[in-house]
Amino acid sequence: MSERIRHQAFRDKIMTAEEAAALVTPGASIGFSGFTGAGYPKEFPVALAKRLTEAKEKGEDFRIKIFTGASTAPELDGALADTGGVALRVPYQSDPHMRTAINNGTTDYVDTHLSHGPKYVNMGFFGEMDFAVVEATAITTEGEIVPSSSVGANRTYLDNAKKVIVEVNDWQTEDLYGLHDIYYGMDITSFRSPIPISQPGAIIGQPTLRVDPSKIIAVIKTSDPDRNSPFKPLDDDSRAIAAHMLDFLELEVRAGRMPKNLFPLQSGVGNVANAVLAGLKESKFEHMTSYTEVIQDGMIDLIDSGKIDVASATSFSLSPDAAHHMNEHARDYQGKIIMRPSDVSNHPEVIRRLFVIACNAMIEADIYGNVNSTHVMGTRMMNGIGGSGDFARNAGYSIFVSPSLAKNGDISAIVPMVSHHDHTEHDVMVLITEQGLADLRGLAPRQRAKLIINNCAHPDYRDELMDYYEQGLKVSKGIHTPHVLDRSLSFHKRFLETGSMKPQASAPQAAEEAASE
Ligand code: 0RQ
Repeated sequence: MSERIRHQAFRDKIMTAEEAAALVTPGASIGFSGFTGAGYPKEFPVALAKRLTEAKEKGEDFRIKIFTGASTAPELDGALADTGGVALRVPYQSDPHMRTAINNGTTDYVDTHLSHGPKYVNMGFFGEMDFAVVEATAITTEGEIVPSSSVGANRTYLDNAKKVIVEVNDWQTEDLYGLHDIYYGMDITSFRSPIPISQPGAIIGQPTLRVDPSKIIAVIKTSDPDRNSPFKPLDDDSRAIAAHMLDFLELEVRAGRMPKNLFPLQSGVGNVANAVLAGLKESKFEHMTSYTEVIQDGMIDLIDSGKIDVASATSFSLSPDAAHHMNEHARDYQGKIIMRPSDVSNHPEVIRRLFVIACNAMIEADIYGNVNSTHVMGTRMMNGIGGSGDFARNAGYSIFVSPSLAKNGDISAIVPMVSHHDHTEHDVMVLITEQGLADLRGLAPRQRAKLIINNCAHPDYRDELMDYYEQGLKVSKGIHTPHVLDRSLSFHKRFLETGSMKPQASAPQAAEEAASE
C-alpha cells in the first residue's frame, strides 16, 4: 500500500483516521470527494462522526458544514447526519439519515445545480473552505493525486481548502489511472475561452489532481469498497418506459432530426434511468456516445456490447458486481470512459454544443409539463436537483420519465399543478410514463394538457385531471394556461388527508357502490 504513496510530503503525514479527525476544528467547512456512492472517503468521516458525538455528549457546540460532489454513502452522509452535528449540506444527497436531518430542520441544505456548486465555492458564497478530504488511488512521484471512482468537485475543494486530508484506498484499482481528465481552465476571468469539448471523447486536461503538498496534513490508508447498491430488477413499467423512449428515438432518426447513432446520451440516476439504458442494448442503434454525469451498470453493458463507443461522466455509480468487474478490467476502458470534474461534465456550454439527449427521472409533472424532481408533496426534500437542471435546460432533447403511479397507486405522477417547481414547461420537451409518451415540442399549454392527460396519466386519475382542465377552461380569467387555483393542489391535499390521491367516491356514488356489493 505504501508504494501507492509516491511522494515524501504525503508519506510524512500518514496517520490513522482518528488522528486525522482530531485535527478538525468546530465550525469547519469540509469539502469531501464522493459522487453517487463512488470515490468518497471511507474512514475519516466515521472517525469525525465519533468525534462529533463525543463533543455532543460533553455539551460542546461542535457542528460542521459538509460539501461533496453529490450523494455519498452511509459512512459519510449517514454517519455524520446521525450526530446532529451537520449545520449545512451542499450540493446533493440521497441518504435516508441525511434526508431526515434536512427535513426535520437539523441541517440546512443548499440544493444547487451541480454545475453551480463548484462555482459558488470558488466565489466564496459559503465562506472559506477549511478542509478538503479526498479519496485517491495513488499519489504520484510529482505529488499529484490520482482520483478514484469519481471526480466530482475534488479539483475545486483541493484548490480552495486551507488544509488537505487524503485517503489512499487500495480497494480502488490503480488501473483507473488515465480514465480521469481534469481540466484546469475554469478560472474566473472576464474572457474565458470555450471549453474545448466538441465530442464526448475529447481529452482536454490531465489525469491527476494538483495539490500544494504544503497543505497536506494527513494521509490515511484504507481498503474499503464503494457503496455500490444493486439496482432494482427491471419491472414491466420500466420496460414500457424504455420501449416508448426507443420508439421516440427511432422516430427522430427517421424524421432526419437525429443522426443514426443518436446524439450523445445523458442518463439520470436511479432505477428507471438504468432501465432505459438496458432498453438501448436491445435497440438497433450502433456507435452511440454518452455525455452524462454518472456511469451506471447499463452504460457499462452498452460499452461492453459495442453499442457505445465512448462515455464521458464525472463518476461511476455501479452495483457490487459491476464495481468488481471494473476493478478487474479498468484497463480495458481506457479511451472508452472519461471522468471529468462535475463543472465540466455538467457544463451548460458543452451540453448545448453536443445537443445531448437528456433523460432524467422525476417525482411528478403537471398537465402543462412543469416538473418536480425534488420535493415530495411540495415540502419534503427527496434527494436534490443534482444535474437534472444542468442537462434539462441545455440539452438538445430534454426528456423526463416516471411510472405514472407511486406508492402502490396512491400517488399520481401526473398532477394538476406541481407542488414544487424544478424544471419549467420551457425546459421539458418530452414526458414518458409506462402509459405512453407526450411530445410537447411546439405545443401550446392547452394542447399539452390534453396530450399529457391522455398519454401519460394513469387511467385511475385521467378523468379527474380532465375534469380539472375543463373546469379551468370555465373559471380561469385568462385561459392561456387554465387552472382552478383553489383546486390546483387538491391531489396533494387529498393524499395528506387520506393517504391516497385516488378520487374519493361522492356520497350518492358511494351509496350506490355499497348497495351493489
Ligand atoms: O420511494 O424508495 O421509498 O419506494 O421516490 O422512486 O420510482 O424508484 O425512481 O430511483 O429513478 O428516483 C426523481 C427521486 C426518482 C430521482 C427521483 C418515490 C418512490 C421511491 C424513488 P421508495 P423510483 P428513481 C442526474 C440526474 C433528481 C436528481 C436527478 C432524483 C422513490 O431520479 O433524485 O435527476 N432525481 N439527477 O416511491 C412521492 C411521488 C413519487 C414518489 C416517486 N410522485 N410522490 N414519492 N416517489 N415518485 C444525476 C445526478 O444528479 C446525480
